[in-house]
Amino acid sequence: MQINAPKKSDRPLIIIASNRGPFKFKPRKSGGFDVERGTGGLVTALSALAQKHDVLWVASAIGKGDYQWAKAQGGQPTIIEDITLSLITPDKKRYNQYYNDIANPLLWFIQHQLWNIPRTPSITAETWQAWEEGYKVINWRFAEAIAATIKDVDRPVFVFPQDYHLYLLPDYLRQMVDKPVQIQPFLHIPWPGPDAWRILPEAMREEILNGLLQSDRIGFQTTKDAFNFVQTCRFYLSNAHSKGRRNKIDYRDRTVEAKTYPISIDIQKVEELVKEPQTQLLKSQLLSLLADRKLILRVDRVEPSKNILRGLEAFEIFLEDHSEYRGRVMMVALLVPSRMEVDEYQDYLREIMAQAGMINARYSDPFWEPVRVIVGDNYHRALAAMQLYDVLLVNPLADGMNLVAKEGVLVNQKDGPLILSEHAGVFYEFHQHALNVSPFDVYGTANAIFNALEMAPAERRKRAEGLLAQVKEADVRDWFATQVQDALTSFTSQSSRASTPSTPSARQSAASATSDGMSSEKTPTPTARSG
Ligand code: ADQ
Repeated sequence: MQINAPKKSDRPLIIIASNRGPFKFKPRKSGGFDVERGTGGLVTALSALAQKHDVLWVASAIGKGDYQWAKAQGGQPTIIEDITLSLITPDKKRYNQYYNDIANPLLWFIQHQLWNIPRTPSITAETWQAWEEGYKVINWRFAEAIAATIKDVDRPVFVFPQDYHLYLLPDYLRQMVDKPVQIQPFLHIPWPGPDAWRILPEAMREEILNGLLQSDRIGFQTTKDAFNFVQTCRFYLSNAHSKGRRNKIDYRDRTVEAKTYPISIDIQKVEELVKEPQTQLLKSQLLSLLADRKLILRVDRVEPSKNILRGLEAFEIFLEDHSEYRGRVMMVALLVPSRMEVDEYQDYLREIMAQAGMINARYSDPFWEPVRVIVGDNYHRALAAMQLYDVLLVNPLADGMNLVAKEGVLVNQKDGPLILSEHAGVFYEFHQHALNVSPFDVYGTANAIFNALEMAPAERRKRAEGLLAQVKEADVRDWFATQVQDALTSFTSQSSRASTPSTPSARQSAASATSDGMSSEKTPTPTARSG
């Protein structure tokens, strides 16, 4: 293993597994590759962590450049900047089945409960095929890549699979590796209660739950998600027991903890970006657009779960009910296009533009346009606008956390109140200081807009300070460091218990599971389940 660390050590080797990796590769005409570093919270958290730990990141090649880079490395983990990276290179058809047939349209929708039940979803022969040949195979490939890497490693290994793409990975990895690896997935999106999971056929549901329950501990954004997971396991798995606990499941020979690690932002990075000239320039452009009007801001991916249409509807009700505010406020929606290859997402953007157009047609005057929708991915502009808002609207139907709320609170310079959906994960940290709404209640949201604009300066200040204190309490480094610490504590106590050896369970050895290297495309045959 080409990792910047010894194979034998007391220091843990930390393995992150995620669908998307921290870098994007583009081949240069002159040879070699341009490396673009991702900007997401996880990448940043890890960059900080990589300075303290030995980190291997296993991800899937996504674009053509990634495949070429992986080939150029001969499939071997390679150090890029401070992270050792290993890319699996799945067959495109299988990747498409895993990502575009199962992970996004099925699992993500179940977990956000965004169904139009009389019509969708239909689980067809193609879905079953995608499950068997796509989702299971790609999870198996991830497990193989990790197993091959840690085969000769004689040190503690902690594996952190990320999100709904890799639910089967813990089980597959346990089948391949017969050493005490700590496996600790983290789920970025909500985990709904048992009812939502009835949409999945029993076999898929059980494989997912069984897959996750081969972990040592599962990380969730909120205690509600963790509790829902415990309930789902109890409801659907006859041999899963919580014994009255809300955060632990006994399943077969292990006790699995469902623990809350609310994700946060990289405070230092955001504060640096705010100071950059590009952000300052965009801020002055926005100031001239606004003139002396109040800014009601939203910043989202174009995503039905973000509830952008109801946000516009609420703004329209507000304008209708409070004519005194016409000409004095502006709603700016900064929207990043997302999954534009999917028809429903294209339609959603079209509906947003049409609804904004209708509001403008109805209320604008020669000097005032009530709504401005700006479509594009510009983080500097988002941070510029967040400094200026008088009201921030975060009204998702379902959201694991919602980092926009945390970023806004950190950088806003106007003590702007936050209107917050009770279905965003961040609600559990912010509800004492936010104006809380049901995302379905457009009338209540319109009133919240009015109340936010009318709020006395002292109360605005008090709420803004309360929110800021919450954000400053923990940044994204703490989020990851706590997970590593928990893995370390479990590892240490398991190692001391293991001084009395027990009979190892019948598992395939790493050698047999990976005998055909990292290029197998076979359908995995997980061990038989007792149900
Ligand atoms: P997302 O839903 O993508 O992912 P979210 O928390 O909404 O994550 O954060 C999106 C990020 O993109 C923020 O940093 C935001 O500033 C940025 N962004 C959004 N719109 C933008 C725009 N128009 N221009 C520029 N930047 C923009 C998932 C879950 C979330 C969870 C995160 C992290 O769905 O609930 O918070 O992971 O765990």
